[in-house]
Amino acid sequence: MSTDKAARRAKFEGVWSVIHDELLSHFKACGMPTDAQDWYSKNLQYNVPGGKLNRGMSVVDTAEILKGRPLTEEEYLQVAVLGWGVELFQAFFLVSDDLMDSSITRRGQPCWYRAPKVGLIAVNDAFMLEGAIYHLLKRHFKKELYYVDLLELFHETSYQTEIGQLIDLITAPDDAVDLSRFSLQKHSMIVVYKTAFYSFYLPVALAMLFCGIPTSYTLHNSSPVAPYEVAKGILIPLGEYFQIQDDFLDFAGVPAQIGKVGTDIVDNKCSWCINTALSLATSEQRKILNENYGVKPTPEEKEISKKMAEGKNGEEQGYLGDAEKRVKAVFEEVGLRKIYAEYEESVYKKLIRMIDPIDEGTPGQEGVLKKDVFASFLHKIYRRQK
Ligand code: GPP
Ligand code: MG
Ligand code: MG
Ligand code: MG
Repeated sequence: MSTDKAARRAKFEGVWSVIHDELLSHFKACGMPTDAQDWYSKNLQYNVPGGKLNRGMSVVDTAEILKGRPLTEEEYLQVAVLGWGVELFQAFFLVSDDLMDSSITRRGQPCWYRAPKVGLIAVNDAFMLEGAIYHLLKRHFKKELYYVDLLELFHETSYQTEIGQLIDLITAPDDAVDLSRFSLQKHSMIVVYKTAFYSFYLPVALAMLFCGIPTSYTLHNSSPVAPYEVAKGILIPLGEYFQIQDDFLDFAGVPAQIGKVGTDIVDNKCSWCINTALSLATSEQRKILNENYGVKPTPEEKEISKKMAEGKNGEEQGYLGDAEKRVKAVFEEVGLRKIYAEYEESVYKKLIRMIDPIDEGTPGQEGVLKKDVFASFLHKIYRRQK
């Protein structure tokens, strides 16, 4: 990590302790008992700050690009609350998603529901992570003209993500593997809804609201499309690319690096990998996929997998059951790694071509989009390994 990047991250992380303390003070002021205070604090610390922080920091980065100058301390603090709002949103989804996907590790530690004494209390903990967002928005933004726009944006994005999660889950039933129901088109719909809106459109749209870019635009010649629509037109394909990376890393990523053990094959997920492999497989390979995809590990295999995930010295490793091994062997045989590398290069070029014609207004003009908003986001994820 460059020193500049490390310093930006440290600055953003510094705001987390302010937010954490603010949430805890309010909780204490409501007269909550000390064991509940400890629980809530642990929920926040375990689930919110330990990720890559790409989404949260993108809110701050985008605001700075749109303003075209460094933010004042006051502006920084306010926009960082939006950034941490996105990270709380992400934590709310991940805690829930790990339960639904029966995942084992997340960010190099056991998933929250698997932490001692947590179990299904994780459901309520997830709700509280979400509730914290609206509490913070009220405290820091109620006086702003765009307060209702912020609320609507978070609410709309929750709904979109939940719709995507529904399709993801019902396309992957536990007991009925039927690969003929999968398609890349279905995959695209799932990932746009479950990932792209909240991970890509939300952070940029929040920064646009903060910077005063108007939501209702009077159409004029130089900008025939409203800026939020222009942003969405690029950020949704960018988010689709990001989730395809997530799907690929679920198969090819090293758990010690991605911080989680892949579950898509065992969970019967309609992922980019299975759809692409199906399009390339011979009839023998298809037979192997049909017989082994979505097959749950035996209780013995599951036990070893959990033990290994806990690992020595906190170093988690993956463990594959026999069915999963056979599926992965077919993925290798059809050349999935090469197809992915080709996909990545072509989607990168396509996105650059989409960013290029954006109208940036005149130099120094405020309240208009800047190409760098999208280019910097693209460069954060291009060829990512985790
Ligand atoms: C990523 O799917 C999608 C989400 C985390 C959204 C979850 C939405 C909810 C409404 C709970 P994934 O399962 O591929 O992510 P990961 O690989 O990180 O488990
Ligand atoms: Mg999932
Ligand atoms: Mg998951
Ligand atoms: Mg995944």
